[in-house]
Amino acid sequence: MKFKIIEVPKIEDPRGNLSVIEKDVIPFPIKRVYFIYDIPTGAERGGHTHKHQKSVLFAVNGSFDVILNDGDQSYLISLNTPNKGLFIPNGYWRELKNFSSGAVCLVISSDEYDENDYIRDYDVFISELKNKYP
Ligand code: T46
Repeated sequence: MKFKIIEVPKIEDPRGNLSVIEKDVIPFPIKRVYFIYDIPTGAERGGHTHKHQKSVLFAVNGSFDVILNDGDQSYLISLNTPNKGLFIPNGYWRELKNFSSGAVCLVISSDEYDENDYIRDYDVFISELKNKYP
């Protein structure tokens, strides 16, 4: 499975725009939603892969870059549009950087939080787990 951009509807209105994330546009049953905010200038997040968990990331305010690595190649995806999210299957190493001022990262997740699902050592990801959790 490959990462991809998921666009959700934008209902435009002179009072402001409204976007809705309905379960059918997310390619897995939703188990958890969390968000990252008040991110200091220069901070970087991520630096891990998930064995099983899938996620969709939205920049609901501001912008940031996501660097994905499948063990062979790196991909840089800039998120800067509130209604366009990034679907990340399990097995991709991810790093989040270049957060703009006021950026908010909303994450839709396929699983509850479980630290055992994380691989936070890049060498372990490359040497042992590449292609194991496609
Ligand atoms: C991801 C990016 C975008 C919890 O207790 N519950 C949770 O649901 C989460 C996500 C984290 N935590 C704890 C675990 C750590 O003690 O919060 C602390 C920070 O977590 P972490 O260092 O994993 O945060 P990020 O921003 O590097 O990564 C998180 C997600 O873990 C990750 O899956 O894709 O946000």
